[in-house]
Amino acid sequence: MNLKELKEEVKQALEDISDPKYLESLRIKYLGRKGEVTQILRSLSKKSLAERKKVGKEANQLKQELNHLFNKKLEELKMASDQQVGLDITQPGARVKIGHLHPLTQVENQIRKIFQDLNFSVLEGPEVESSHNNFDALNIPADHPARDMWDTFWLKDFDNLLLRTHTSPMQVRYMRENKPPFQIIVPGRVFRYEATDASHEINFYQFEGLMVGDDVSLANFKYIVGEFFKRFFNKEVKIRFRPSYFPFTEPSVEVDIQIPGKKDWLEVMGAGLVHPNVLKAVGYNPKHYQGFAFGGGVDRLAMLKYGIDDVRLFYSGDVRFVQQF
Ligand code: YSA
Repeated sequence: MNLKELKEEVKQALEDISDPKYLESLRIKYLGRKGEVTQILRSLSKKSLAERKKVGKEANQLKQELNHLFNKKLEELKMASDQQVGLDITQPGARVKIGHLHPLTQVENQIRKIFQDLNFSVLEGPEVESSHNNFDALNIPADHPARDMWDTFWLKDFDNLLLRTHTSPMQVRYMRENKPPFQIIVPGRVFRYEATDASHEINFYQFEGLMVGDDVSLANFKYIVGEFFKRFFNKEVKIRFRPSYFPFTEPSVEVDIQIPGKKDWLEVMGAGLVHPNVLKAVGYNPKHYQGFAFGGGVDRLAMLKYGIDDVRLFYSGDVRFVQQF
């Protein structure tokens, strides 16, 4: 092969190259110690003086030219790869992160499902309530000391409007519009003007239950609540009623549960038979109808279920926390 042909061959090879690794091996092939151009220059010693002069000059020129071409190509390849930084289309795609439901929503959904399976209807009510529905119609008149049980956020500039302190006002709203028999639950957000600690937030979630009919008793409640906790924790849970006081129930109880393997009893909801004054306030005849009502804390159940020791974590907005559920 003469020098001209060699030059054409190298030019062609350079044109086809896109990877700097191959560029280097090509350089070695032609310009390396045993490369083709180097061989030609070495072989000159065996040639005549006239030939040596002629071919030697041309071969040295070619060597310089090729060096230049290789350097130029290397620059081009570098520039092309810089432009592509971060755009390697052969990489597998980055996984798209999708969110999931907040643990409190998950627990609330589970509560809804269990009660629906027990033939309860699920309803929601407004977070801004009248003091009538939140207190008066629930047998808690304005001067009644029991109002202290619910520290209240009142709405500025609106007489008698407040952020509901419990889901119980939905008992009043529902009973005013519907006739027994029925059974409902009302999950929802409630607000209290309280100091926060590991088990108290200023806003949290409750679920209210109400079942009214001709002869609904605490025995019915005992069955429903037992079924609920068994299904919620997926195991047999011990339940105990402790005498208590709520203005809107008579008798009133606190419901405590004991989870298998745990020693402590935990208070999880308030309940009782609907007070005759509440039935009267919504236009029912207490001699014809009776029922039970209860109110539980969604947050507290979620804490028990997942072993969380501070209710404030639910509202911290810390994704490291919520991602665990
Ligand atoms: C009682 C009788 C009925 O016939 C119907 C409902 C009730 C419950 C009543 N309305 C009530 O609000 N009772 S309560 O003040 O004791 O709250 C009920 C549940 O809400 C508690 O058992 C607890 O689980 C939760 N809770 C109360 N204050 C809380 C809280 N959870 C988080 N933070 C707070 N600050």
